[in-house]
Amino acid sequence: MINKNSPLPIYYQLEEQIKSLIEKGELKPGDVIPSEREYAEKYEISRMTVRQAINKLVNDGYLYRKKGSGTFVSEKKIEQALQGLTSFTEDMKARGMIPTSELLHFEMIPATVQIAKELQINEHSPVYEIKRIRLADGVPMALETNHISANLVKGLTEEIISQSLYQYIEEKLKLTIGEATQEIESSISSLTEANYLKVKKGAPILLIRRKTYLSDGTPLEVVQSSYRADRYKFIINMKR
Ligand code: 16G
Repeated sequence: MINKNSPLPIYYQLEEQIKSLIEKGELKPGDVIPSEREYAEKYEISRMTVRQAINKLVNDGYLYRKKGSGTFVSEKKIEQALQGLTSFTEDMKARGMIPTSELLHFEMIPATVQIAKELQINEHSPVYEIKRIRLADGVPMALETNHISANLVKGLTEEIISQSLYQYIEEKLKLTIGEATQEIESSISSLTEANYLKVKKGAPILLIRRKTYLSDGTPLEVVQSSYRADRYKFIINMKR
């Protein structure tokens, strides 16, 4: 299965081979993969080469290492289509997963110059600052910080934001959420983010900024989220 005469590097061939076993389901989430030594002996290649392939798959989130017990196949990444404007709660429910939130911070603060500009409100107007860990089936997926004008979204409580913000806005306040713009950037987790997301410091994350508007064009929220890049993948459908 490894062709030493191929112009493709050996580590790359091994990497593709393991990846294809995972994609075909022959290696399942939680399965342990053979050791470096086993691969090296089987294909008569160096352990360094095997390590290079495995490191790449670990970095790309296909595999993870557990000290003292080996290298395992990761859970499949959550695929999030960037089509409709949905909430975290809706996204997880649509996948049959249970969304929960851990509330880290909830406070009414005077808008800073930057937030006021983004929400098109006066400086020092009251805004809610909300920081939540968003979990799916109990596993932390993202760390999210929202800023919302308190004059627009009235009556927020800890109980409401421990559930769904969008549901409250639409069903209780009867406001119509219209559209959003979203930016996605790659980054690595800080120590704080790593602790909340239960990953290692420096683990890859996807930094997302969303600005959402009501259907009449009023800015509704400015949100910054750090998503675990080992668990999340965003998909865009393009038509020509
Ligand atoms: C998503 C949105 C966030 C929104 C939240 C509402 C992204 C990047 N962000 O997490 O902007 O505030 O959903 O969720 O998708 P909720 O209704 O479950 O509280």
